[in-house]
Amino acid sequence: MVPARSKVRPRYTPARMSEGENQGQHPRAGRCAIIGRPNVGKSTLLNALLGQKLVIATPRPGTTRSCVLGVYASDNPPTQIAFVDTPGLERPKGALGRVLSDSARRGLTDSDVTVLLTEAPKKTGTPELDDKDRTALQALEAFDMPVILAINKVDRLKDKSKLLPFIEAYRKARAFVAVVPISATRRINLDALVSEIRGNLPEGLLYDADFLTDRPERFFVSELIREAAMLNTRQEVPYGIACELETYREEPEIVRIEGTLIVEKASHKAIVIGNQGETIKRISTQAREQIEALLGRKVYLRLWVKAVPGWTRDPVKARHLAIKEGDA
Ligand SMILES: Nc1nc2c(ncn2[C@@H]2O[C@H](COP(=O)(O)OP(=O)(O)OP(=O)(O)O)[C@@H](O)[C@H]2O)c(=O)[nH]1
Ligand SMILES: [Mg+2]
Repeated sequence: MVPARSKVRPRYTPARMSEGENQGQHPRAGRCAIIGRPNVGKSTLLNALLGQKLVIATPRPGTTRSCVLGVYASDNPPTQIAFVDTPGLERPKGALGRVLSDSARRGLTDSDVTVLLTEAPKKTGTPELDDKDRTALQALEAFDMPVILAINKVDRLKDKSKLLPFIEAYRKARAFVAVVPISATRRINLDALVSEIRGNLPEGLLYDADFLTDRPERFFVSELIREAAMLNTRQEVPYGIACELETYREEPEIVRIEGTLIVEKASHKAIVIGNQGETIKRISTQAREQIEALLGRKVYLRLWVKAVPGWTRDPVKARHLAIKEGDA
């Protein structure tokens, strides 16, 4: 099923080509989930592939909370890939962990091919796969589909031969249709990754040329507010932040947005507000700038902070606050 149309549009225009260039290249299109342990760069990779910032990414693990579709399109060769960014997979901790893990597994459904993303090991020596690597691999066991192993962050590895034992450890655990070392931030080898994905997609095209995502604008707006709050807090505070929008009104001159940042302890509320409100002011300014860039419009943003004690440990509240509009 083709998802509903969002007002968020691609900023890129797939390069048009002459008839001759396309000879022998049938169009290919399909769905490709990006899965993996937390913080390996899944969301950064999606943005890099799309050539624009769609989803939020931070140095804090547990940033992505629900699956988001982002459609990559190219005319040369004709390709449409509906990428699905997913929450990081690890053995669930608490109710929020369970919600994230269930959401990531749902993201795998109906994929034609999956990219299992991991990151280049920082330490040298023969790396063993750890618990988180194995959790991500296990999630794939229930699905019979081609899997590409992409090893991200190779930019921070001086000696690339250090990757070989790491790749071997993965290969022992599962068969992959390809193994591609990449860097999402430096855009290393992304064309090779796209080409491997394309090779595993069925023929045909699925989407209109300007179709980018299945999520409404206000989903991305609340995510940008949460991103600014996560970037301005530390330790266990970012993991317990959620954002709810109360007002989203498009006026002729301005988009008026009011929202609440939810934290899981009263002490976290004081941290998010900061001394004389300086942290919440910084969060608001950063979020407003990002939202204005997304919408291409002037934005008025007002934020409140509320503590909902223990929400990440309560299954009903965790589901309600983590899973957003448009989720299954
Ligand atoms: N050095 C380096 N850092 C990267 C690269 N790709 C991503 N990062 C960084 O890794 C961190 C995590 O990136 P995310 O894209 O949020 O990771 P994620 O896998 O989506 O994380 P979760 O949503 O928490 O599962 C950020 O600080 C990124 O800037 C890369 O190619 N090289
Ligand atoms: Mg992410």
